[in-house]
Amino acid sequence: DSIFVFNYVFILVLVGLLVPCRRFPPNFKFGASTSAYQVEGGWNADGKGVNIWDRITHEHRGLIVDNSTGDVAADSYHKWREDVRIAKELGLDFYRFSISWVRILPSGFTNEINKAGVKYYSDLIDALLAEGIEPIVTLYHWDLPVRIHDLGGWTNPSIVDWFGDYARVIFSLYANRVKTWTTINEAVVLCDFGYNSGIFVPDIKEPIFGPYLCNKHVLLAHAKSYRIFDREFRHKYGGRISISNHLLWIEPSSPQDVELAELGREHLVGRYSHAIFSKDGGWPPSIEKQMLKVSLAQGYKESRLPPFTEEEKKFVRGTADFYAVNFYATYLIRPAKPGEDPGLWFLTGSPELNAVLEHPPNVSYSFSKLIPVYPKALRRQLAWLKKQYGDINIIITENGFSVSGVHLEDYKKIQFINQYLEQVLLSIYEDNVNVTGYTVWSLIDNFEWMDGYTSKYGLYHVNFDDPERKRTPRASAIYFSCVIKNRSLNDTCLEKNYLIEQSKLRRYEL
Ligand SMILES: *[C@@H]1O[C@H](CO)[C@@H](O)[C@H](O)[C@H]1NC(C)=O
Ligand SMILES: *[C@@H]1O[C@H](CO)[C@@H](O)[C@H](O)[C@H]1NC(C)=O
Ligand SMILES: *[C@@H]1O[C@H](CO)[C@@H](O)[C@H](O)[C@H]1NC(C)=O
Ligand SMILES: *[C@@H]1O[C@H](CO)[C@@H](O)[C@H](O)[C@H]1NC(C)=O
Ligand SMILES: CC(=O)N[C@H]1CO[C@H](CO)[C@@H](O)[C@@H]1O
Repeated sequence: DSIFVFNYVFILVLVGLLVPCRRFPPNFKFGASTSAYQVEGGWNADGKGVNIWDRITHEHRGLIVDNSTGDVAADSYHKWREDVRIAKELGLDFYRFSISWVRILPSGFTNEINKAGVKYYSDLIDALLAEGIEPIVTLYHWDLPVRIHDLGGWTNPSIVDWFGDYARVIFSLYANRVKTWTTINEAVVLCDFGYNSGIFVPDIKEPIFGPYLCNKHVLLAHAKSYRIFDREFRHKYGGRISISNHLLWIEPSSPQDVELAELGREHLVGRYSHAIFSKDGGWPPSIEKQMLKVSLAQGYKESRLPPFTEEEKKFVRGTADFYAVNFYATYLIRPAKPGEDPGLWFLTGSPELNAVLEHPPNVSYSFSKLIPVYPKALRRQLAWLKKQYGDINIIITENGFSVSGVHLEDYKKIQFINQYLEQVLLSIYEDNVNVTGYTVWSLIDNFEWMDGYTSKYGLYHVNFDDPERKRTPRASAIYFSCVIKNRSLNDTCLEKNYLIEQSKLRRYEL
């Protein structure tokens, strides 16, 4: 008998060890995200100024695949009550949106404040709070005022003060109600992808100095707004603030490429994190060394990576209360073969590292071929952040999967979210990484930058042919609300029958 009991207990313990916990910790929060230019529309409504996306899309030079614009987009400028309603229907703990700089400051500068713009975000924030949904606000999601763009944008050091001035206005308007902030969204995309490719804002191809000047000024501008928040607002209102970084996980292509992969991560993630999150501040030392070597070999007399003064290092170091992760893709890295052109960093490889990037073999993709389904990369990325920067609190501020067409039965997206959430749980319970939030990109279909309206990330479909811009839940919306309700990865939430039944309860056909 006792042997039987012993075995029984043994098996229970074993099962306990083998079956990963499916339940999220009590402090874990779920949300969904959008950004101003992608959903608002109202591009010239009520005194809004012009930003670089307004300009670039109006010029129709074939940068946007369907030559579309965000002039109306999902019309959230007028339909924001619908967005709040569906955020509530989903059961979201928070809704992450961004503020359009020129909707508040039409010229980009503080000489004029647009009352209608102020009221728009104020009403949105109040409506969310009334439904018990926390607003998480991004100050800058790529929609630079044209006047600041024309003055050199992120390559002009004056942008540090201009961004600080803008941030102070926003904090003074909303910090009494908004308690979680991110300053700049995915700087690696605007600096590296932007200046390297020339096919994205700022619509300038200058891969030699552009990405690095932009990189440094983004870090300083972020730090400036953090310092302003810290000195002038935090004591009155509390709150936390960080920067949302796009982390594309880099793995070695073969065991010989382990060191190169680490250099790749420092080039991609470290350049936007080390200055803020490391003990020493400044650029990652390995990148500083590499950039100096490459620059001298190219005939420049100093590194193309602009140095930080000691004062600047101190100014930037420690300017984040948590780490905000936008996570989508994975690359394998290998050295370029003799004579092989590594192409451009963030697209195909890196001239600076003389390395080539490839997606992992044998993976499936979302509609956007930029996103291979490779869930275990997320756990590795989170573990890497902890190893590099210590036991910092992490919030995943974006993760998502695109489909095309109406596609209400988006079961592949459900699998995607479920698999990535499994990795989040492993991070929390196996690796003791302090992840406390997960955000789906996106709440609703929107203007997906160069993909125009062809790439659809929404939990809710938006009918862009309908003047009302009707929002309809996809299966993924029902799945996500089920997970949120259960606070766990309950397999019932994945079942087709359950999803179809629920869609009928909501009076539409999946
Ligand atoms: C978009 O505009 C460009 C430039 O005018 C044109 O060459 C291209 O055919 C257009 N594409 C579509 C899908 O309309
Ligand atoms: C990838 O798939 C191909 C064809 O299905 C197969 O031959 C190959 O072995 C796979 N490679 C890996 C790394 O799994
Ligand atoms: C995780 O971070 C949150 C927010 O900073 C903090 O309240 C919590 O105590 C941390 N949890 C652990 C296990 O360190
Ligand atoms: C999963 O859903 C079922 C069916 O409603 C419920 O009985 C069960 O408690 C849920 N499991 C967890 C772990 O929440
Ligand atoms: C506790 C809880 O919220 N349970 C829910 C889990 O999800 C199922 C659907 O799969 C609901 O029916 C339960 O009420």
